[in-house]
Amino acid sequence: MGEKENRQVLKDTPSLSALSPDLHHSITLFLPPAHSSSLNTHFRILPPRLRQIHALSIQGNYELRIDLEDFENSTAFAQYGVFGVGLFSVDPEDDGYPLTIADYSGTAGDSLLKHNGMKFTTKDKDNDHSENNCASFYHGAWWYRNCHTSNLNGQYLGGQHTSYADGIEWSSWTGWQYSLKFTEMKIRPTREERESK
Ligand SMILES: [Ca+2]
Repeated sequence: MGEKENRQVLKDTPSLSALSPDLHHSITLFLPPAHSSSLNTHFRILPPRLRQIHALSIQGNYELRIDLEDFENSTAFAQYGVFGVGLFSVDPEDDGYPLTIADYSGTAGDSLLKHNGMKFTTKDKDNDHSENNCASFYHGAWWYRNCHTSNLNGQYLGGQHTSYADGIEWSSWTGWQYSLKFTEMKIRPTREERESK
């Protein structure tokens, strides 16, 4: 796969953590070295970063890989051959940074395809299909529908919890009452594109 050598994992910036419960949950750029020189940031999936994820994802065809780990040190992943944010938006911010996602493979099960086409909802910007604000209700920020099958910006609740769906959930792997220890979202150009360069 050559993934290890292509992987660019850079230090996070603590100041970006304000809206996220801890530093274990992030989007990491996952690009060939040729792409990495002009891109020096470890992305997190927060509203200020959506603009940058959008700017990157419109440059070509990207795939997404999500790695997950529970508190028994079990790991699983979900990969999506198609990923983009605001791909068809004239004004992506005004449009709510809608998610384009397709083509699942992996071991964690799919917990994201139902979010395809959804806009990003935060506690102060309700773009979801619920009569409530899903971000407030589930203590996260995500491409909520009504409301979610995954909540990777949820609260860091440390494994099993009695509250419902408000932790760092990936429902197809650990249900709606298990807040994961570690998650990471990475994007990179699709293989066809890499090979043509
Ligand atoms: Ca709503």
